[in-house]
Amino acid sequence: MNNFLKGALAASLATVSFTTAALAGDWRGWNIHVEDYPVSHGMEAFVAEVAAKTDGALGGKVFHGGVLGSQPDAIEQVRLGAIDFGVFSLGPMGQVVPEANVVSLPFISKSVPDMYRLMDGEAGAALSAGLEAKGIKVLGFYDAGARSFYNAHKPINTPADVEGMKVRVMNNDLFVGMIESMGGNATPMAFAEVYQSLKTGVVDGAENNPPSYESTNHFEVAQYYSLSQHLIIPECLCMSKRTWDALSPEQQEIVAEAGKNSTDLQRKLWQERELASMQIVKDGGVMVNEIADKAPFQAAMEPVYAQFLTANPDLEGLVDLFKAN
Ligand code: BDP
Repeated sequence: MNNFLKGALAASLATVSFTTAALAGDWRGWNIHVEDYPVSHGMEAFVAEVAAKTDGALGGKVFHGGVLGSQPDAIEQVRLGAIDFGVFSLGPMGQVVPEANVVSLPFISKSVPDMYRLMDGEAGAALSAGLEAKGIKVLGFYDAGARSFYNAHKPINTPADVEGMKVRVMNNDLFVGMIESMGGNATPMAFAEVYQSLKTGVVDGAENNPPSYESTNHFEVAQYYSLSQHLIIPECLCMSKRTWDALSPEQQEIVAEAGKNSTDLQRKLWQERELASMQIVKDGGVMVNEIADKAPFQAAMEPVYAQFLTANPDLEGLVDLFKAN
């Protein structure tokens, strides 16, 4: 690009960020979930608090149900400032920020509380710094529980049960490796397409936490839920750094505080919804099975770890921190 074009582009980008700042009261928030979901209530509480504390100068609208686009696209839009905030799973964020992939390593945390203790401390700070360098300001880590396998055919008790199964995963190569390590066929696919794909047999199964399994009605078309709890992936209440940088220090304080409060609320609602969702799916005829011995699943993940550490040797310390937790 010649210098004249570079100058013109810089000028038009400056106009864009000026416009974003001027329209700060009209923030657009991306959310993949239905309106009645812990993430959705957390986001609504966030904008409501910001609006109340700034007399409506800031805040905006949350667009539920993924209507602003797919999750990978929305992450890019937030980085660019075209969308002001969103709640993203760190799963798909790993494609943008390698540090985020550490929490997407199967079985890296022993339990959900162990994961959040680290996310609220040193490890979360490291991930937030990585995201900030990519244009994303973290305002809190929302709870997303643990993900388990579900499918239309049979209970899963051992990795061999996954052999030959077509399993939908979120968009991240790590999850493809995870399924392939058990001999299954991984299909990365947008969240919105999973219901139909399960129904028509395009995939045999998928994996998710109880609230997502329930709220999407996947449980109606994949009635075996096997509690592998292989992934404990936090979600991030994320603001575009462009939107954040346009705020005054006082406004930033209000927004940060509202982010923290909405995180506390979301985590409380999450606990309640997990229990309610398990009840709904059981009442809906789902066969839930505990997995007595998870060690064979953990052993099957060794190549996933080896490959990840070969590609990201600098992240070994962070991986060890989570593992030792
Ligand atoms: C849900 C997450 C959402 C993901 C979805 C998925 O909250 O961000 O998009 O899983 O599986 O639990 O795609």
